[in-house]
Amino acid sequence: MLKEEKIDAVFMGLGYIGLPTAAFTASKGLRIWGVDINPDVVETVNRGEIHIVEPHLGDLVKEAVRSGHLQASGRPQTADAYFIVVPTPFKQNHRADISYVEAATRTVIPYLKAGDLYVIESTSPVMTTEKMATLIFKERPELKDKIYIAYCPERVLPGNVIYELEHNDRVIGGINPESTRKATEFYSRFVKGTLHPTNARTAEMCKLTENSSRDVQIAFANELSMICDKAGINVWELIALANKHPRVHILQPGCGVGGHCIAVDPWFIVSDYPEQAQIIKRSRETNDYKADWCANRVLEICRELERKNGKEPVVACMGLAFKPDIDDLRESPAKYIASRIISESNAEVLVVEPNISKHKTFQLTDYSEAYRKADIVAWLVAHTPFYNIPEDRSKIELDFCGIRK
Ligand code: SAJ
Repeated sequence: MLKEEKIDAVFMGLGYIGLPTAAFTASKGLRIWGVDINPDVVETVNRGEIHIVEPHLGDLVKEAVRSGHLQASGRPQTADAYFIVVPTPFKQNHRADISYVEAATRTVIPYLKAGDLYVIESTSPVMTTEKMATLIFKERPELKDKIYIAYCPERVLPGNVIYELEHNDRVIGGINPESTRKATEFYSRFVKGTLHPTNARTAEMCKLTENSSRDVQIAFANELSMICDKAGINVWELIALANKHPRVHILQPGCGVGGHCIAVDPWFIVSDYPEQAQIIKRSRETNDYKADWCANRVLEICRELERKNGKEPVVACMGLAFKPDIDDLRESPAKYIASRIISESNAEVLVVEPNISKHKTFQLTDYSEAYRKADIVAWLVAHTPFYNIPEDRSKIELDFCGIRK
């Protein structure tokens, strides 16, 4: 069993990124020790099962546990490398909450020995790696210049994690060149993409930049959608035509931006650099505003129809997830819009999410049934099955995600 053998790496955190990375590296022949504070997660993984939805992950974990390359536990083990892959949410004031990174780091400090590698993968504000290095050397001064410390942000897209873990390029920044080299050596054992060396601060900023760049570009598309609504122009056609220009690549508007990354990470730049980060802040606000704009449109139409017909309309909210074809509702604008319509209108609201079977707050309705019964159809998420619903022109459709484009 793994316990008796030398362990190559400990992964602190077995969530959406930690578990796939642990299982993937184990599938490449490394001996991996996965740590999670949630005993249910530890038990699930040790049974060879998974607690999150991600294509191909189930088979990978099953095989890694069966072959003895992956084992989960509530506490770390002595190993050659330690990876911090825990969440970094934000606090009320939009400042990054690095307490999980710090807690995971404190947990591994007693296990560190000369020659070990310590890497943070969690999205973190600039200078977090240096702060953790200071913490480690304060507790263990004898390890100064004897261990390697680096930052290497994860970049995988939920839904395509296993492929991207192997094939994406990675940016690796150490607190010194030796740390960068040591971390690069480790990643070269399982990454086929190019490994780009830099320093820790640049690597931290690179992750925040990638997600902020996408947020700003989506904000541009969302702003266009609101302008086009006023101007009586089909925004989908407009964007498709503008994108025929060889140097124009506009993204798609939607009902807002959700998920635990793009809707969160730009704030780590804004809160640290409020004077400089003007466009990044404005884009975040535009994308948040788009969800309110969508909810307000539905509520207005509800009131109009109620006045006209003298009875409450039936509204179908099509989709709850934060993006198409996933079951993840974290920071989802569609969920927010559905909640606002339920609490602020007299309408009968039918909520649809084909990727989940049960929800603790929303009573879910089958999508065909909801469409058939509704007076107003609000397309919130472009889930694949929605494209098969034939248009019934007697209904009022509000297409926020391009189903009818
Ligand atoms: N969205 C639009 N219009 C678009 C594209 C996306 O409105 O044209 C919306 C989606 O509906 C969703 C949100 O943006 O609500 C974010 O979705 P996404 O697919 O752009 O990204 P995530 O959050 O699933 O994953 C991102 C990825 N980052 C980039 O593409 C720069 C991924 O590579 C990161 O690893 C991940 O964040 C992360 O963990 O940081």
